[in-house]
Amino acid sequence: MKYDLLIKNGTIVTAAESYKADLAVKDGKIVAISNEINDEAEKIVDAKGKLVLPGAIDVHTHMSMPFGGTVSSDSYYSGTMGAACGGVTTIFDYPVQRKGQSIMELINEKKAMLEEEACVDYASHCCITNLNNGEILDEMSKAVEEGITSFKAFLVYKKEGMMVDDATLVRLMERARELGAMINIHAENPDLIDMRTERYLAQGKTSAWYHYMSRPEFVEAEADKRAIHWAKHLNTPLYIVHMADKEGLEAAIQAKRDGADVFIETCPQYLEYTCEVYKRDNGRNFVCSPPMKGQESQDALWVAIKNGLIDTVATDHCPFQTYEKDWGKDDFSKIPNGCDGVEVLYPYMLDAANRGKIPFERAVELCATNVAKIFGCDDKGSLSIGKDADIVIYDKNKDFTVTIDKLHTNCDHTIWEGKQLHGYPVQTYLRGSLVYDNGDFVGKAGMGKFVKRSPRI
Ligand code: DUC
Ligand code: ZN
Ligand code: ZN
Repeated sequence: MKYDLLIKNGTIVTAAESYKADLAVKDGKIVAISNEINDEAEKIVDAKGKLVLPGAIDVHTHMSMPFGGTVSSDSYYSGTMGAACGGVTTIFDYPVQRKGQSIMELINEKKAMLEEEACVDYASHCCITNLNNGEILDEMSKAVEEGITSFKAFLVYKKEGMMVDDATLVRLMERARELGAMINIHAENPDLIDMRTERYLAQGKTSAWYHYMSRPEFVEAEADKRAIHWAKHLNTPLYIVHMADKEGLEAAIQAKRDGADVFIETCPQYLEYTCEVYKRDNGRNFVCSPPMKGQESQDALWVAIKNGLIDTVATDHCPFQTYEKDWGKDDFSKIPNGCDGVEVLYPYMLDAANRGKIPFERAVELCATNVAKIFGCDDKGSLSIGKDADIVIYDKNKDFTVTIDKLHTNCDHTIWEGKQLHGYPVQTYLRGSLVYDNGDFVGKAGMGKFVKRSPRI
């Protein structure tokens, strides 16, 4: 057989092991992995001295999202271009249901944009904000048939009309269990946040620091525990997004130990920064929800990463321009919530591996393999025969300092400015096609395909 692509002499990294081998691709799929492959190929890449990794799956992004009185700065085009350049070959977006909107309408609205703009593959978790008198519960089966097998519920953003109450949450969870679907939860307590926000503003405490103070550790932990409580007693799977606090993390780990199907996601920003960033002059740029927490929480997250108790790392990518962040100069509650991350996710976790903090296999597991398993992406997440040829070639010796001009985001700043990374991706392949080559995006808008997912069994 003449292959389309042959990657020779690299070290293949999976979630389980690393080994030297050649890897061959035909029609977008991995078709051979062996000690030595010498058959003909359209294109041969010498990966000697390099790691060959599965493309990452950023399972948590908000591109072109209407939020905080504006729209997040990255379009599906710029956001997925950044993804490709950071070794991410699939993104999961979070379209949010408007009042009265059906799930299929929501999905179709986004579909047109994604088909035209996406440079990497994509899937969606649908954010349900209301049940439309129960219609949504019926419609969920149609969504699952279409390959959309996860739904998000916000326990926050009450005033913004995005929050669901406990009864709605429980009905969603019960329905998800019937359908083999997953409920993803943003866990923070809205009443506490609103009460504390009003109190600080009334006291003239208006800086970004009070964003953190209005929603500190225990505000997140209460909601984590409430969601875990329902999941345990209803025997439904639960995926907690952007876990940032130690107490909630410990509750989720305990639930896992008790046999509950609780999955935990955290984000690079919680692993890198603490709430101290909100004291900086540009603290507004770091405002996201949940906010970065104290050192104890960060330490606990790293311990859980090392012990394999956190399942995934994803970004919650949702940047806003400086002028938009500045709306909250004199009132932290007016700062649009969200930070960038999609281009830095994989390099950041691989840097941690390169510096010996975690094994490379763990970085692959957290950013690719576990995501594919948890969310039913049968063709993704691993370098093995039959999977999509989503491949990253990584140079352990290439140093990279993050600056906004090197990233591909539409946003005018990055929270990762100045971060020094030891090791960096040199090439990214999407289903066998080169999309990133040594600093340059070489893919095209519209290359990305919808990832149809399998329900959980
Ligand atoms: N949190 C953010 O910081 N941004 C987008 C949505 C969210 O929940
Ligand atoms: Zn969220
Ligand atoms: Zn989010």
